[in-house]
This record gives sequence, structure tokens and C-alpha cells, in this order.
Amino acid sequence: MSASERFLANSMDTRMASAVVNFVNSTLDWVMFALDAPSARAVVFGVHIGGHLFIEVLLLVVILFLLSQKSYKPPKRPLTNKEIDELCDEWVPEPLIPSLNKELLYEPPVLESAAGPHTIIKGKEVVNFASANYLGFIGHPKLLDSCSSSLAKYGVGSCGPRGFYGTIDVHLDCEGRIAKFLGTPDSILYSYGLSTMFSAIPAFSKKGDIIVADEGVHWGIQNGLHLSRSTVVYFKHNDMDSLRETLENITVKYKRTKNLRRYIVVEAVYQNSGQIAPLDEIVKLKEKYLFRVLLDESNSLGVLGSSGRGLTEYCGVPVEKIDIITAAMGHALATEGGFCTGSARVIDHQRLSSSGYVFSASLPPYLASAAITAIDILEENPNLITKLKSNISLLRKELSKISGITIASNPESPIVYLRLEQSTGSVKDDLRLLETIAERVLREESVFVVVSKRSTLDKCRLPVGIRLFVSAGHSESDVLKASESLKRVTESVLGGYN
Ligand SMILES: *[C@@H]1O[C@H](CO)[C@@H](O)[C@H](O)[C@H]1NC(C)=O
Ligand SMILES: CC(=O)N[C@H]1CO[C@H](CO)[C@@H](O)[C@@H]1O
Repeated sequence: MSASERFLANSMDTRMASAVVNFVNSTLDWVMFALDAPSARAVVFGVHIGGHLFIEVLLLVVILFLLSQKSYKPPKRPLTNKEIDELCDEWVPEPLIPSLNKELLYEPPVLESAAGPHTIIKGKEVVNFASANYLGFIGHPKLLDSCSSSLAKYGVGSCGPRGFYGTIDVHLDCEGRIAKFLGTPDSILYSYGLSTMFSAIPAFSKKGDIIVADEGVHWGIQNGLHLSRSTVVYFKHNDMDSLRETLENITVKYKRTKNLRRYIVVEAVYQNSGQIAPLDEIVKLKEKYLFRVLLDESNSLGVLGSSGRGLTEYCGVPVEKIDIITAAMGHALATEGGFCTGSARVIDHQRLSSSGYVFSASLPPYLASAAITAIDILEENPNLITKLKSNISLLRKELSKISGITIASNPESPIVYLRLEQSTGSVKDDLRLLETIAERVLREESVFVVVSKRSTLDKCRLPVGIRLFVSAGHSESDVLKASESLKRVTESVLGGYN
């Protein structure tokens, strides 16, 4: 008898046990007779079943039968130590991680040089459309200069949070520089781009408050919504009718609720689609329904608007109409960390109430110096934005000639988003096709592009695609090479599907 069989026997009172044993024995006798093959493998209902397995199945049926009986009583005799040991030996814990599949074993390409417009992968120079280096600032001599002198003066880390002796003069300079550039009263620095969003949202929106968010927001925002424990209602991606209807419904539903804070959360350029939010309409709606707006400018700062001030400048919306603006500095500014900007009250509140700000070591000072210099360079060279724009339109013009894929992003988005013209009907298969394209473009054509691979954490359900991050640092021949390579490979890969 195995330990589980013994456990079963112990679990019953003796009379019941003998009844069960009799039942099992007679059933087994019958089965053996019927099969006419005492211990060999047999076919029952067309399925191969070994004798042992069959007995286990019978035992399971018996256990289920017993459990369903009201007369079932817990074991009367305590288990012996030996039985406990045996039960422990048989027990298998739930695995710590799910079993590995091919997707989890995926290893992204490793860059062996700076992530500039050209980079080196496996010893080979490739054209890089995978880095959000929109203004081509990676490796910019002025940025390097400001970093090295800052390093010489302050060292690398700050070894303390801002509120506990981790505030260094360059942090204040950087916050002032950002506010001056964007025309806001004040701003606050975060050490890590993503933590800006998932700290700022819960700093304002609390349990019981209402957030209306676009269903396409990136993971950093999703996490902020989750951490805020507010009631979150999603509207259709970049769809203003859906937003209006959602605001209307919420206004009706919560008409009598007092002390309720209400927010609309949107991205300027959506990382998951390359769409641009129509901010002027959003502002009209927020004023009509009395909501506050939280806008993430991570992929629009330095890109949209004639001087790169982002979506407010692009849409001609006065910046003070937006209650809270966040942005990561790891994209156009080519440094790291993030900031939130807005009214002095909004900023001050975060200095004591925003988890990412209060509890993490402050931004390494040389990154703050780099951000100041990056904004200086941007302000002195608005032509970078024009170059980026013309590179985006050239790329789009060339890519539009490829059959089997469509361009899903806004014509001014620096993230050019390619989707399959015809989905296979399954996200997994779509991803596989797109990944094959990206792998072959890298291997055969030395062009580095990425697929919007989503982690299981990411709740965004927008269709997957290939993302190309355009840079003002790309030359015309880089753009042409990328589009020609994509055309060749895409048409070869999709050839069998269309
Ligand atoms: C708004 O409410 C109406 C009526 O209950 C419902 O039919 C509609 O689907 C709701 N719209 C949204 C976007 O929630
Ligand atoms: C088509 C086009 O205008 N491409 C521009 C892309 O950016 C580079 C670098 O700034 C320019 O030299 C190209 O002319």
C-alpha cells in the first residue's frame, strides 16, 4: 500500500473501509475477468490503461464517493510519524515559476556599443531602430562633457533620498530648468523613469477616487492605476466618443457622492500604438465634466511641437490646463530618471507623499547635469525636431509600399508602428510572424527593429506590432535601408499567408 492508500484507509471507519475494500476487490475481479489479462496492459474504451493506473482511478472514484457522503468522518486515529513522513515525501510543492516555454527562453539581442543610430550586435554593425533616441543625443559631445565634469565634481551616486541629505544643487537646477523650458511653475525629479508614473498617480488618486484611463496606456501607468486602489474605468483607445460617454456615465452614477476626486489619464504619444492623444478635445471634456488630467509626455517631449515642448505645444493647449504632466528622461533627453511638472502645490505634495521620490536614492547627479544640457541643446537646435519629422515622413512613405503590413501610428509619431494587415486571429501567431520578420531583418539585413513583445504583467490588449523608433540621428540612407530590408523580409515571410 502506498501512503495515500493508507491515508485513505485511515480516513474511514473500519466498517466502511471493509465495505470499500470489498467493493474494490469485487470490481477488480470483474475487471480482470472482463479483460482476461490479469496484469498486462489492457484496452478499456479504446484507451491503453495499465493495471496499476486503473486501480488508482478506482481509488479516486472511491475517495470522491466518500467525500460526497454526509457520513464521512475525519480520521479517528492520529497518523504515525512514519505515515506523516511518507505523506511529506509524496508531497510536491506548486512550482515557483511556470514551466519554461519558448517565449520565456527568448534572449534579446545584446548591444556591444552605444545604442546610437548605428550599433554593434554580435560583432556586426547594424542600423538601430530599436532605441528611443529621438533626437540622436546618445554620445553627443556636449552631453558627455557635462556628465564628465559632473562626475568629477559629485562622483557617481548620491547615496541618499532627496529628503535625507540626497538633494544636490544640480537636482534643483534641473527641476528649475525643466519648469522653465515647459513654462510650468515647478517640477520634481524621480530617479527612475517608470517610477515617476507609478508614484505620481497614487500620490493623488486614492481609494474611492475615480480614474478614467485609455485602454492603451503603458505598463508604468497601469501599475500606477493598480497601486492607487482607485476605481479605474477604461475607455476605447484614443476614442473621444468613448471617453465622452464614459465621463457622462460616471457623472450620472456618482452625482450624489461627495469628496470624490476624478481623473483622466492619457499618454501624449502612446508607446503601445504610436497614436497621439487629441489633447484639445480631452481638455474640453475635462472642463465640461470637471475631471483633472494626468498626461504622460514620455514619448512626446523633445518631439512634438515646434520647439519640442510636447503635446500641449503641439495642440496649442496652455500648459496650465493640464493638472499633472509626467515624462521619462530616458528617451529624447537620452539620460535616465523622470520628472513631474505642474503647479507648485502639485509638486510640493509629492515631496512628502510620493513613494518613488521619498524612498529612493536621488537621481545620480551626473544624470541631472545631462538632462540640463540635453534641454539646452534642444532649445538651441529646434532644427533637430524638423530633421526627426522629415525622417519620420520618409520612413512612412517607404514603408507604405510594403504589402501585408499597415502603418498604425500617427503620421507625426516618432514611434512608427507596423501591424499585420490581416491578423492570423491569434496574438501568439501574430507575434511569431512579427518576430520572424524582426529576427530575419537583423540577421540578414543588419537592421535592428523590435516587436512589441508584452510581458504577462502588461494588461494592454491592443494588437501587437513592430515598433520602429525614428531618430534625428538617422541618415537618409539608414531610413531607406530599413524600409527596403523590411520590405524584402516581410514579403518573403508573409508570402505564404496572403
Ligand atoms: C453608458 O451607459 C449606457 C446606459 O447604461 C450604456 O449603454 C453604455 O454602454 C455606457 N457607456 C460606457 C462607455 O460605459
Ligand atoms: C529625408 C530627410 O530629411 N532625412 C533627414 C533625416 O535626418 C538626417 C540627420 O539629421 C538628415 O540629414 C536627413 O536629411
